[in-house]
Amino acid sequence: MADETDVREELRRLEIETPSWGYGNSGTRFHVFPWPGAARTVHERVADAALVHRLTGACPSVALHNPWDRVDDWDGLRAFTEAQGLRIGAINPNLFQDDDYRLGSLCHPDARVRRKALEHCLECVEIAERVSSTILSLWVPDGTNYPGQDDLRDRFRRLVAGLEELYAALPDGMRLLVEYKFFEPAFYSTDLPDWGTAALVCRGLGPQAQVLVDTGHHALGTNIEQIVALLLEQGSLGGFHFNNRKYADDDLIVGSIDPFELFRIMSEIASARCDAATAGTANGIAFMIDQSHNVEGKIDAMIQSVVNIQTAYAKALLVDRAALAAAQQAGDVLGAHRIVLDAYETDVRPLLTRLRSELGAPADPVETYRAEYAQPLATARRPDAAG
Ligand code: RM4
Ligand code: MN
Ligand code: MN
Repeated sequence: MADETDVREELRRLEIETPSWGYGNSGTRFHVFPWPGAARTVHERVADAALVHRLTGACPSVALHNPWDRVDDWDGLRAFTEAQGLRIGAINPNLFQDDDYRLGSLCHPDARVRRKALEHCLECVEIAERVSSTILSLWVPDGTNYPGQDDLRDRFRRLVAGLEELYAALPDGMRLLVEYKFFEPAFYSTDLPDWGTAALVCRGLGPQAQVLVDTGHHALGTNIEQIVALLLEQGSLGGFHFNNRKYADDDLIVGSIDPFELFRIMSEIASARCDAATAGTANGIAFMIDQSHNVEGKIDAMIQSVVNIQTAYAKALLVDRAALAAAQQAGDVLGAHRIVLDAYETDVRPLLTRLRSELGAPADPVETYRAEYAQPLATARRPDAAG
């Protein structure tokens, strides 16, 4: 087993970005249930992200979404964010909520709509520069619903042409993270359906483009950790949108349905960090949460997700890599498997409690939130409360 002090040192470096959109009320197409105290404005969303950082010591940045978080005064929002002890992380364009996008955005058959989508992305690059963000996180929701609806190769060409123009506008040091998703909102074909297509596109664009793995965007049974391993090997893994699911893009809290899968993913990252060939890519991974909380408390859910990521990573770091390599080399199938399971079955809660005290965070951030913050927030943000 790896040394606990080394594990804690590594965990202290793990930064998890939380999304502004996880703090407001959200729902399904059936209903949005309001949550008492849920953030109502971008400033409240940023304040909640700052609270999660104070309670965990591990979430120093917040991802913003344009236009959901749009403000006239980006400098002011940046100053507000920094005054809260936070920085602005990835900027997320929105290519799915405009009537013009019925047939797509960057892949739309009409050049006018493609141009509009591209201009929106270019504006997001400017916003990112303005707030000193180094990541543009792009999900292209385009696709078709019926065979024959559009020409699949043409759509791909339009996609690449648009992304090339976007890539050319990236300043030095800014990365374009390309997210894929196999279906929804389109139900027949999706223009960026999988990691292979995303990697192909990124490779064509250049080193500032990398793949973003949203854990909820795969067919059931997909071996996500193998995708992670291969993207690391290729230098193409740029970041994650962590969440969990049982069926499709459920956006449940990280590690709630399949904590072992989360461990396996984090284990590939821990392993790649020990390998000189992949350490650079692994160290550059942007760990972001992308969740939508429908029936649960927002801040509560976010903290639990952060804790679950830390738990999985702690266990991944405990894997005895030298013993594992020896067992693999010897062809000891189940011996190797037992080494991995041994780490997974370790109770890392005491380790994480020590980590939190080193980070200046409460021993149980969920309990502290529930006891000290939930009610005052609900009172302050009652619809009839002043200001
Ligand atoms: C998508 C994808 C994007 C997110 C939108 C709201 O499924 O995960 O990252 O911004 O949902
Ligand atoms: Mn996502
Ligand atoms: Mn999603």
